[in-house]
Amino acid sequence: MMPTPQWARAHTNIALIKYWGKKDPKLMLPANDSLSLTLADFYTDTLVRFRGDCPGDSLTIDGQPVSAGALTKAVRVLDEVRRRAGLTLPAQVISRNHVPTAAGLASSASGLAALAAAAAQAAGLHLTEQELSRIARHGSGSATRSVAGGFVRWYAGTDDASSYALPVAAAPALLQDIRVLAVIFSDQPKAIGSTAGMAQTVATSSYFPAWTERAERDLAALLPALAAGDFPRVGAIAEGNALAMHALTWAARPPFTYFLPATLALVQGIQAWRAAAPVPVYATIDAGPNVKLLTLADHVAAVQEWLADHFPTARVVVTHAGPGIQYYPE
Ligand code: 2P0
Repeated sequence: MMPTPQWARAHTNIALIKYWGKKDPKLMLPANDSLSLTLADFYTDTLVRFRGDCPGDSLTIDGQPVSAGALTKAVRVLDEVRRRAGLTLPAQVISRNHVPTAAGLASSASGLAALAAAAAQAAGLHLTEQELSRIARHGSGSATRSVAGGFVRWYAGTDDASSYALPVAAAPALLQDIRVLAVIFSDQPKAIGSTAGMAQTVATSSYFPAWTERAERDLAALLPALAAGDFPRVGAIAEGNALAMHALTWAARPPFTYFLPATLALVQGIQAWRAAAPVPVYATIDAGPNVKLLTLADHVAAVQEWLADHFPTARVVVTHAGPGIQYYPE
């Protein structure tokens, strides 16, 4: 069958139970299961054309050719699609990010998930989200979870076939009402990228075995809280898990942190506010200084007001739960 050009859209995600460390870097198997929320307002659209008249794979993002490192991740995904489809043609990939750098959210999750979906469809493979998530995983770990919508669990697995993502059941009211406020202190690229940061952590942090155990227990507690729609419990577990992940980096050698002073000030500020006022708001932090606050729709205005009072220079972007992969013809 002739390959047909295909657009796919995938959304970014925010992890409530973090992925931090690989047990098999070659197969991209994570040390622990993780669980995220797919986000509505930040996504990547990607077009894949397999064609014989190109010298090799090419990738542009927003019209610009990408770095060698970014192309390597994309080629790992394309190779996986070609292997499954029995194709040898190079691919032309055109990607458009709707993840403003100002939002402080990584676009690699949405980008590599959109690539996996567009490439598989263009190659004539019609795969389930579960199968697509395996392909996306070869590009970037967090992309595994961006294939599906809502709350999504990435099963660490023990081999290529068993490491994939599936949606997680949650109370419909929680899925509808949960809000994420991205609070941006810096849009500078981080000094230590996620891949290198987690490798250093796995190799040297004496807390690493405790982390995988913590993450397992947090995930086991989060599942019933999601099903019951118990937002304060969900938020408390997510905040604790994020801070446990960041404790790992201080115990690495050499020690490092993604926090800026403002990151810690915001975490402490909302912990104190939460204790004083009945506002359900919780913090989570990825591999960077920016904070994502979790709350419910009814409390967004109060949280925005509190942020304007306490962190007047931070930029704030509000979003909610988003869908899984969507396709568009060229
Ligand atoms: C996560 N992060 O669960 C965690 C929390 C950042 C902090 O997944 O090496 O870009 O390509 O698999 O997926 C960011 O790491 O790293 C990440 P690779 P990735 O969302």
